[in-house]
Amino acid sequence: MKHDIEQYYETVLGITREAGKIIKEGIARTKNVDTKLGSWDLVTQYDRRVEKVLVAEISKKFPSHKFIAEETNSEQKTTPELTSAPTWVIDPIDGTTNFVHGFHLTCISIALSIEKEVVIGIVYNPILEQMFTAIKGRGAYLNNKRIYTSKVEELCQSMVCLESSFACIPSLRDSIMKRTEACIKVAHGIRVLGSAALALCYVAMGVAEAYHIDGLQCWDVAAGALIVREAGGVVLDSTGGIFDMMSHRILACGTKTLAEELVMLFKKADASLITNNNINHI
Ligand code: 2AM
Ligand code: CA
Ligand code: CA
Ligand code: CA
Repeated sequence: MKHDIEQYYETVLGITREAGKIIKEGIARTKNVDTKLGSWDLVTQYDRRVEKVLVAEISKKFPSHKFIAEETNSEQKTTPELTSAPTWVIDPIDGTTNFVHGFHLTCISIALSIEKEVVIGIVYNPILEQMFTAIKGRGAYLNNKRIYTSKVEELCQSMVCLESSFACIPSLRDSIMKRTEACIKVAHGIRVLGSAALALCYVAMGVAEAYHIDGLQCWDVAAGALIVREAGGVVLDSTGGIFDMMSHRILACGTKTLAEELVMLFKKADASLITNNNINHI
């Protein structure tokens, strides 16, 4: 089947902009906050509403398209499965914790996968009115202006975006702490923005050199990863292999050289963990 990517893009761009109004209106209001996996894993009525609107509006225009969307998935407690069908991968509010606190780094992240390949990425922060977009093979944009990744090749000249939320999960905690410590010792600085999608876009626009966290879901990274690549950057599995958005591991960098340095650094950090654990068990 021939797909009109341009039409999909223009239509969903409009739907995303409209849905962004819900976030803009809601950010300063009182929210009903529920927790999911733990006290750090939040969801509000706005997350559910934005997702409902996005899915309903896109379904109206493209009835045969499928969806993988965070809140529906959480409710159904299913493991998301990507098929070859045209599938919109949706995070209705990325940066829910920021949104709950009224902190302005929050966005809608939406991507279209066809034949298991992401061909459209849209990340929209309605508070700052920043629309990041990419169509595969046609470059990355912020508010219709081309963006490019940083050309920095060394960690000692880099700003690295990481996450802290998964440090609440015991199986991930020690590795996150070690990898973060290793970055702090070498990089210009680290930043924890609270939105994976926006952090990826900041790598795409060259104001940060790298982004990394293990444990994310496909809706956190599908759009942002395409935007980074289309801006000239590199997206890898954090072990150095090929990136798979269903695998929960991501390293995005402005340059390949920096990505290689970070892969080595993470390997060393994890190895030191194993050594320490062994010592602790003697
Ligand atoms: P979310 O806001 O859509 O939940 C920082 O917390 C980043 O990690 C955000 O992009 C956040 O997405 C993502 N994240 C994914 N799973 C999370 C979880 N279980 N708890 C907190 N943040 C999570
Ligand atoms: Ca969430
Ligand atoms: Ca998210
Ligand atoms: Ca979310």
